[in-house]
Amino acid sequence: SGSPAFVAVDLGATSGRVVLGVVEGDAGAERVALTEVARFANGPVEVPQVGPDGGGAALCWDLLHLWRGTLDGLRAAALLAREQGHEVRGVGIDSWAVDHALVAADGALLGNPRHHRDPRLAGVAEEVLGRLGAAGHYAVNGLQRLPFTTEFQLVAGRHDAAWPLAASVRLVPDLLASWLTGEVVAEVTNASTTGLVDASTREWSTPVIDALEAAYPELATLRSRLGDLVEPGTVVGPLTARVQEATGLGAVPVIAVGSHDTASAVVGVPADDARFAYVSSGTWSLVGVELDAPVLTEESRAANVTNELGVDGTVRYLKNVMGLWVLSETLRTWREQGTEVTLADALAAAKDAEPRRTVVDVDAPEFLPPGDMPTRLADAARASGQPVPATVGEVVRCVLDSLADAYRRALDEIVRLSGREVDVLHVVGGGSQNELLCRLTAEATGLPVVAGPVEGAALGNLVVQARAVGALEGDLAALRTVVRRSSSLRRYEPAAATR
Ligand code: LRH
Repeated sequence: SGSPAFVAVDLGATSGRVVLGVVEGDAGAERVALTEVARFANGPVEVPQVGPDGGGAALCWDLLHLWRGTLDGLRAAALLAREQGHEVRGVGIDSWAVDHALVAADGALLGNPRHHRDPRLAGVAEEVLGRLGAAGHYAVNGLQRLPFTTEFQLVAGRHDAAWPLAASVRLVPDLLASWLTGEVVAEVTNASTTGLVDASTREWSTPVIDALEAAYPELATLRSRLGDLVEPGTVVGPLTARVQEATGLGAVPVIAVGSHDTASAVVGVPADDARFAYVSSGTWSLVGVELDAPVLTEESRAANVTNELGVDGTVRYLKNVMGLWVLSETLRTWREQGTEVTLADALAAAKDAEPRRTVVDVDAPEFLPPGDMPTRLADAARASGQPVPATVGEVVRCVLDSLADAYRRALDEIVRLSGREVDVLHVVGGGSQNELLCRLTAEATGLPVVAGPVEGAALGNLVVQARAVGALEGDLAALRTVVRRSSSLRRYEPAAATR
């Protein structure tokens, strides 16, 4: 008869995916067979703001498009499972972090969530941390300074017409889970990216929330608008009758997973012992290690390393590196200028380009907003007295050399500050398919790189669901053994990495 099956909804900043995972094999030898049943585009949408403030534009997410993609994906998953004779026993959702939706008391969605690359966030973090005290703040929430952490977005939006109407603030996976089940929770790995969670206790931080409420009177009732925190593995609730009908799934439970995509991706790291670092490589590159407890020292704050919460009580001690966003925006810019360059052609040209001819700081703020990356790269090259990348090969090589260099710098600090010894670097996510980048990363860091699984976040999502209903057992190490059996991996040795 059939095997237990689970559906992962994995929403990235450039695409959403729905994946059916079937747990196959005898106890102790399980693997998860993945089938991608739906994929849909995602990305920032610029919406004009007319009215009293006049003339501006908001960068938003198209939430209803994601909702439709999710429902279509669930329907496709139900169909495939039925055809194959498997029983769907759970649905889990993960997405990019920090961005929040506002929901009114009657359940209405109050507009689309702002995108974390929205220009109105410039300068807000500095203002807030100046008032609250950056050092004390870090000692509680442990977060690196990023302009778009939810708390800064809340401050930036405190005068919005929608804010007083908002009874509930929900991150994207929690919002979708509430639409699927009628139940509202705040899953903790994602909540840890809001800035409002105590990294040591894994609870909402009363001192941090009180301080924000006091500094910004419009936020006075913030605490009451936050959901109850749950850990990954918690059942949120069964699909509503309406959703069951729309998707053809039965009364399947929605299970809270590491709903921050990076948390699920870290579960999906196929490590076989603790001496590993990872790059979760997608639109962003998240470079870090897994720890048992946060590092909240002043040194760690100065180095701008973050302590996001992971599955099973772990801490994701990591840094955001600008990631393949710089490359995708480069290709988009060329396309808009009338030159279509495929990713494959771009990478082939970069492979033949001169190594490390131009290496810039891709984490500089000018690379955060959407726009003309080739021009920004040229400006950064000029400003640092390096040759301006001109050909496709030179530009793309500059991006990849610069990313590998940023990985090395981040990793050096993370290893130094955590004291964790690392002898392998796992690259998971879409970027693990980028052979040249993997090779350059091995070369830059001096570590062997193990690339894969491509669908690390979906796998991490699926195994946590499977464990929650008893279809898998064990700790993170045991789940990672299942991940390893379920993935095809590729290894890049630093010595063999020539150019
Ligand atoms: C990666 C990610 C990252 C966050 C960013 C907003 O998708 O979740 O961990 O910092 O998006």
